[in-house]
Amino acid sequence: MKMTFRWYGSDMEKITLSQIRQIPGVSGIVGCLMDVPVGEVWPRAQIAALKEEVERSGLSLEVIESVNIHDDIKAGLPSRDGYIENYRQTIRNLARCGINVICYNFMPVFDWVKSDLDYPLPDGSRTLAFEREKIPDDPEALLARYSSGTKGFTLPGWEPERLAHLRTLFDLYREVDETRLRDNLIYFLKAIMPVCEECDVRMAIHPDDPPYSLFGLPRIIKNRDDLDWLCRSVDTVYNGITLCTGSIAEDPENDVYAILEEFTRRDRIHFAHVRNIRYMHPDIEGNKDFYEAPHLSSEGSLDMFRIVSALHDNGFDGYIRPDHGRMIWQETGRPGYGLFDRALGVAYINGLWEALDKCGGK
Ligand SMILES: [Mn+2]
Repeated sequence: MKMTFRWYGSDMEKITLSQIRQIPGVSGIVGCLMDVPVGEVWPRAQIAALKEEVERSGLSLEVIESVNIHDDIKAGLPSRDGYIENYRQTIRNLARCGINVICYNFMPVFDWVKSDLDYPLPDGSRTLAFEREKIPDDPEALLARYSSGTKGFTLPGWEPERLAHLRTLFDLYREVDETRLRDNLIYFLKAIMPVCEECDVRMAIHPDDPPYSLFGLPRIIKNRDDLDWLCRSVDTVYNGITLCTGSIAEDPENDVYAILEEFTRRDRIHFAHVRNIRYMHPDIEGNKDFYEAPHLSSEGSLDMFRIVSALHDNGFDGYIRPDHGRMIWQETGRPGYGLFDRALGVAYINGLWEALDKCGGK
């Protein structure tokens, strides 16, 4: 297991590499180039500069999150081939700079949806939450809420220049149901796999967040059967998964522990996002509302010992990062991506891992 920490770049956030370097057990950064428009080739010089900056601080850069997929690819437009060619070139450029794993997702329009970016918990901390009733029917209203709630930070997957054309984006997907979206994902994967094999770069799809449809948009990476379909459809280790425990568990029907075990054994989990969530109304049938809890098991609804065991005991040797953290200790910053609570997450996951190593786990 290699412990990593997501970082958006020195001009995109105030958390510094030297701060991250001081979190015990973190060996690498999960990086990105936030300023390359979706669909364009990531320039090799820019990737190399990022890598050099990260390495100068004593950390490594081997995982990218995310190289987002252009909507023309997801919607299956004739113009997709040009964007796929760009993606192939981006993979080559990343590989030349030592990148092993690329995280991406295949969600139309929105990368993720929450109802609150600043939900107050009883201890005074703030977190992300999802309450179905608070999701407006009109996605424009949600966009407006995010624009005013992010304290000036760009949210990953919610790029203002792309979402300025929200209605056009929705129109693009009017004819795209789940079957079409699946076909478009397979078309994309089959086109890039030869490059991934040649360059030894593993693709790792992030599950849909939340793992069910909103605003009538199709969602295809929601549960165990979707992940099984993905692995079988393009049957190579280079077609893998970013197993996000929070996203998968946002549907309480999903058995997150069994999914982790199965796909670790099948060697398809290349990257794990480890976080806890708390279901707000587990007593109400069918209710899926939750907030993002502190990582500690007793603070949420997930058993983090079982989660880490499922990876550890099945031979996981990929990358892990703590997922979102709350805002604590007066920190302000990009929602979900403060320094302090994520550092606590690292310490906790590392503690569980060490205990498993020393108590006779496999
Ligand atoms: Mn995640």
